[in-house]
Amino acid sequence: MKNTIFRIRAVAVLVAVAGVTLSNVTPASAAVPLKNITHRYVGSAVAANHLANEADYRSVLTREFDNVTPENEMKWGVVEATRSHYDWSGADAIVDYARRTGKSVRGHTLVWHSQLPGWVNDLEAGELRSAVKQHIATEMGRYKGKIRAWDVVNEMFNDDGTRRSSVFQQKLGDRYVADAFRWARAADPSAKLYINDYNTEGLNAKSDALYDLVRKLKKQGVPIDGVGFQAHLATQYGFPAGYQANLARFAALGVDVAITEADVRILMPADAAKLAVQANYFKQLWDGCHAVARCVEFTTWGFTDRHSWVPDTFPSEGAACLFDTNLRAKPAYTRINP
Ligand code: G2I
Repeated sequence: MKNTIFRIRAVAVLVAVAGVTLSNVTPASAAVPLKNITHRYVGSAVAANHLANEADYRSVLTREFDNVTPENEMKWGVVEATRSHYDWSGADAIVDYARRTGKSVRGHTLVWHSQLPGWVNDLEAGELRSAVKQHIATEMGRYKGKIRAWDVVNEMFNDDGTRRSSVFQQKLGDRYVADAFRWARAADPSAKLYINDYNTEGLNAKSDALYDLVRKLKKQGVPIDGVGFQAHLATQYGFPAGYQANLARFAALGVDVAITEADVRILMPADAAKLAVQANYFKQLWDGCHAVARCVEFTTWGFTDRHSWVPDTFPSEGAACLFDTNLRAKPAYTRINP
């Protein structure tokens, strides 16, 4: 858990109690950045190009968050689109930004069926196994000591709890997961190693399967440190049932848990009522994490509606973030940080 907390709010309250008006101390709303109201890491996915080109984006990110997760820059398809030809430019830029601003980094992601370079799909089993091992060693090695936590295996389950039939599952079989974690530990012993997935926030068939797997991996001594719950929610589908109990049962296995990609999309157009439901969902996500001692991080998948994956994937949905397109705090933000 992060250890440097500057609790401006506590100071402000003391000053108020002493009879000085708060307005003399802090501007009215959101005077205290999100990262300063919690002992959890508070993060956002970031894109290197926005970081380089948009000063207002960079400034809100720097002010509000103390963890960054590269949205695409560390994915295999980006860093090694052509075999043995690496492009670390985006990943390096984000890691440098984090170092300069004192933020932690969540590495995302090493073994994932999506955004894979074409050449990986064409390898036969033996070659694929060495390529995965080398990919993990090369990427984690490059950033050794600079990444707090890595999403080692991402989205390996189907919603019914069966294993996704990825190229890894098909060619390497069940053992690819344990192998990946062992290779990852060897590559950077200081990084926390996570399995990460979506639709696993509540109690359901998929989270049961994930729970079962993590329990078995721990029992076998496989080096897994945490479970990431992406939390891509949508107001029209309801809040995941049993969310807090679910986080708690994973924590009881002896792993950290983290909210890694939170957003709450809305059927467009957004209106006050929908934004209020969204605020309620964000608040429940936040509170559930804070109710579980081993929930160490609350990261959102982008922080501004100016840039979000949602409309590209769900054309009639959007407005999923804590800040609007002009970087004004939305009701969801003020609900978490009144
Ligand atoms: O789909 C949302 C997230 C689900 N969990 C894993 C995350 O890694 C995933 O992130 C999204 C990014 O937000 C998108 O930005 O992953 C997508 C790819 O599966 C990303 O989309 C890709 C587009 O598919 C590419 O066409 C585009 O060139 O983003 C690329 C960079 O803008």
